[in-house]
Amino acid sequence: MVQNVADHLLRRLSQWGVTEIFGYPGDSVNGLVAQMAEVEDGPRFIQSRHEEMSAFEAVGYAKFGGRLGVCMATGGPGAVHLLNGLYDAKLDHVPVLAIVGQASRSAMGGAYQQEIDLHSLFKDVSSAFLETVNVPQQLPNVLDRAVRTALSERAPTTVIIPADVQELDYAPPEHAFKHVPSSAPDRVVGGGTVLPPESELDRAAEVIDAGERVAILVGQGARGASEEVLALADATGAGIAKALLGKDVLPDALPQVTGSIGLLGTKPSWELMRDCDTLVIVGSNLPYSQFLPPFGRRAVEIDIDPRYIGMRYPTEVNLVGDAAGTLRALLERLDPADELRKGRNHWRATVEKNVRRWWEVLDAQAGVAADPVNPMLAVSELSPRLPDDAVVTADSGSATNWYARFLRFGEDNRGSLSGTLATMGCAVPYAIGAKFAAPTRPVIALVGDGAMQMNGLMELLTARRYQDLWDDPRLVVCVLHNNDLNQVTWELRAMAGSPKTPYSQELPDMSYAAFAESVGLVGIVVERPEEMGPAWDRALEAQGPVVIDVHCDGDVPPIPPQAEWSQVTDTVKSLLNGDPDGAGVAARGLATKIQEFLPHGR
Ligand SMILES: Cc1ncc(C[n+]2csc(CCOP(=O)(O)OP(=O)(O)O)c2C)c(N)n1
Ligand SMILES: [Mg+2]
Repeated sequence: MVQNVADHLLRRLSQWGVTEIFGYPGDSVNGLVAQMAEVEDGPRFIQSRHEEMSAFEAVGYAKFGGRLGVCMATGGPGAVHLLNGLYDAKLDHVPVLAIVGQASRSAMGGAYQQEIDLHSLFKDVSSAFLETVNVPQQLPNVLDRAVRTALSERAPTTVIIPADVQELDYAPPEHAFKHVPSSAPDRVVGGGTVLPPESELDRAAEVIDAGERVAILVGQGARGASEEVLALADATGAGIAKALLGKDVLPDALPQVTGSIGLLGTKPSWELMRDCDTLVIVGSNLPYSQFLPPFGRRAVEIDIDPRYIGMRYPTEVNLVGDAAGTLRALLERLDPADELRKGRNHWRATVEKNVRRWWEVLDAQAGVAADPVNPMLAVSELSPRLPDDAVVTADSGSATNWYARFLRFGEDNRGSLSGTLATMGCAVPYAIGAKFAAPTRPVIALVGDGAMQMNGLMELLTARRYQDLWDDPRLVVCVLHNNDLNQVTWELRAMAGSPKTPYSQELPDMSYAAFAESVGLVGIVVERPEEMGPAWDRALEAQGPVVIDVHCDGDVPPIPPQAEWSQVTDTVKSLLNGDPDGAGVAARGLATKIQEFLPHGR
């Protein structure tokens, strides 16, 4: 039987190890969709409710599976819908391939039904690689390059295939003028040990050797190098702060790990950066330089990608290399002067003391009475119950704060969110992508009610449909139900100095638990603080997807780690003037902040 283009494409993707395509059908991908039924052991089609969800599912799959995520959409509206998810991949450096249909070649340029200029549409998001397959002989080269580029540059790439081309007989490229061959898929693209020049390693070792108060910042680029990061911290007496995307690089129980950094970060991370004399950045592109040490401290950075190095802090030495290999090479060279040892011990003890104290403050903050449930409690009650191998996703919103600060990861936990695009609506589709990437792990999504209304509710149907494919049945969606676009309400209050504007911030009320039940999932309502822990217990014992609908207090402020007492009291005073929730905010704001000043012996 003669293979057609669609058939060849699906088999080639299989050779690349692709087992799932997250997609939505439509006119211009009919050839591909129909062929999926014919290719035995080929990729299976995972249908979402919206192409943006398919793209997020591919991103979640790639983030948690450590491999290529593939999404598919019809040209025109389907292609437009993919964009936000693909931008999420671009900004967080995730390998995702989008396969998109287009009007048949005979209609192209004819202002045809659903015909839009896909090259213009994808030009920016898919700047790493974007190509249309016009004739069958082009296919292997275009597809393989799209995959290799996505994997090696950790970026979204796009292959456009006009509808009629999908159904043509496949013909391979020939050994001929104007034909371009391609070699067979090789699963290993990028990775491996990449080391900076010896001279730069020597210079970096000198900088670190001279430091008495060393701080390390890790990001997602440090994943797979946790042992080496810890060895560096032990060798130098350093504390370690984690960027949001690197939250799962090191467990939170370690005494020298100060937790998240940034506006959503912790106080010990803030203190670590403020007081260090030397900074080592490993695989992080944290954009908020104001949370790094004041300029003028000595600094070394390690990153695999020279395009993103030295751009957040005026670093003295930039080491382009993979994190684990470069750190090992660096560790061999370290030899600090003896007289530093005492200072380093003192520094380490200070870091550990700050960390211990901070966890006590967080416990006390989560215990502050709220009306009805303190959202911090939702996450702090999860920490002790978090299964060792759980994957956690968090949406953009106040959930991001509580995920960043209150969730305590162990050694094997994985977690992620839309770190750089910070888009709403990713947590549920990420969780679904995670279930396909790691079907044996329980997955938990922390989601605001706005994000749930935007995307999450409809994707519960996708979860219901596919739950039987997952070895571990647990998928828990925890909705922070505050009837408010709370994170932005706080931005308005804190940054714009404006009171809450109900017309833009309040959400239409509904029951998320009842919705879950109505589509055949388990729904649990939490209306009192003492119900929170048992709700997690029940959800984590369930045999299928569960929605926990937590009635949260929107007046609990996500106070940034560096906020001084006077700033908090000033904000509270100004809020009492004209904010509809001013009194509640004032009470909860002061009660939360005051926990930092109270003794909390444990
Ligand atoms: C697609 C998108 N639209 C708007 C925003 C701006 N934004 C960030 S957080 C947020 C509020 C989220 O509200 P909700 O999901 O209810 O979570 P909450 O903060 O209330 O816990 C908004 C509107 C965004 N990040 N992404
Ligand atoms: Mg909300």
